[in-house]
Amino acid sequence: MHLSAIFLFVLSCTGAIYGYSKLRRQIPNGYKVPHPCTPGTTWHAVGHMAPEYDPTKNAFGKDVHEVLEDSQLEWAKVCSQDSDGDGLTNGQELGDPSCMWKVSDGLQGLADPTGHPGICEPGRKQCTSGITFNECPNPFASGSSEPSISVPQWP
Ligand SMILES: [Ca+2]
Repeated sequence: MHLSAIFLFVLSCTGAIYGYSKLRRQIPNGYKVPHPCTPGTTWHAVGHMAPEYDPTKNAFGKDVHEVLEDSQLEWAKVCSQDSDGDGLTNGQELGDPSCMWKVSDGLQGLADPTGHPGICEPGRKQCTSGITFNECPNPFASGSSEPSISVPQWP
């Protein structure tokens, strides 16, 4: 009984990770989304709340799953959205500002990604989704137009 529960848990994790891996190649620069708090590292589970995998979807992951059909993503349906509410479209953040990219293009025609489409980077001036990074939070993540994190003032 105990071993079968472990087996089912491992199987469900494997299926979930396979699912996000399959979706990564259906978004531009899906294998190059930067982790904004740790320069030089990649956020692998782009639609989830943790870089390696977390079952909770971030704002981008939720938008993607709303338009999925048979596990296939039509990128144009989410490209012009601003899932995390940071003022940049998903296409702008993932290096496809004109929303022209197709899976068959690979990396051709793409700019480097400028941010994460589902979680607000700390440098953005708005974050209406309220979803921010724990390690480097966005001060506007409260949804307010004023920063919610105070910066120490030096005399
Ligand atoms: Ca955005």
